[in-house]
Amino acid sequence: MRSAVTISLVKEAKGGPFVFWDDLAGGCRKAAELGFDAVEIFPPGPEAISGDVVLPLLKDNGLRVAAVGTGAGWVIHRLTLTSPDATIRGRAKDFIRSIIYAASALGAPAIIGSMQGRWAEGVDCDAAMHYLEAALAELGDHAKLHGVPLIYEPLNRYETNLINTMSEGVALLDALKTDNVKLLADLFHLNIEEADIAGALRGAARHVGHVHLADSNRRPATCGHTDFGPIARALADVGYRGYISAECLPYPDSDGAAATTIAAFRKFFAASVADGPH
Ligand code: LER
Ligand code: MN
Repeated sequence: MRSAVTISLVKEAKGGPFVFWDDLAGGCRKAAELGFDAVEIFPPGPEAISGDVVLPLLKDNGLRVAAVGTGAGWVIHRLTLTSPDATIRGRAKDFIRSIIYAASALGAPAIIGSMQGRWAEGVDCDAAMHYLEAALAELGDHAKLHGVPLIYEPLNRYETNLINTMSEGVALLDALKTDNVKLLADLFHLNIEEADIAGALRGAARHVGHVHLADSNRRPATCGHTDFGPIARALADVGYRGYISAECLPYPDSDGAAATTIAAFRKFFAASVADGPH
């Protein structure tokens, strides 16, 4: 498993669960100093992650890009894949395609989290699920053309009413016409929705392609009451080889959150090995 830390470049997302803010070069330098393998970037749009800007930073700091978030499409432009308005759904897909394209040039997948939206007045549950499935299938195949997976993130009930758990995510992915969409297991959302986080990860193992690391209160890992031992063991047992990416509040500040996170990563995840029958 490899470590990553988030850098948000979206000023409208202030207060959100990102470790470093506003300064891509500074965030990369600090990530490298602490020994992270990669950064996960939350950009306002594709131009903020152009190869001209990002590739030299990766080279200078010995980093990779773990993933790129698409949430600015919602936070800045109020676009979702399940809007009742076909024009907005179309613009949401365009925005995500533009991020897939820019991220793929960095060797990274795009994440669909808040861009999934929710069902509400004007779009019932069945219609919203249909829009979501169709969009994920289309965008998943689009990502495949660019040689990267597409990462889909179940969110807790306060952020979406579509897919909240790992098992619901598995059912959704199994129903898609593409095999190029992977699940994001965000340990903060799982803490709210799952009865057994480690069990949920074992059950979804073949689909899990990315992990967001945060504690129960969305502070850095070890600043809440989540028990990371069984979670790390489950991921090791199922042979998870992807990123453990810190998407958590900058508590007590960005530098402190990053330092606490890398220590937790080393304690629980870096050394985790399968230790017996599954
Ligand atoms: C995005 O990765 C996420 O987890 C959302 O909760 C952001 O608000
Ligand atoms: Mn997340």
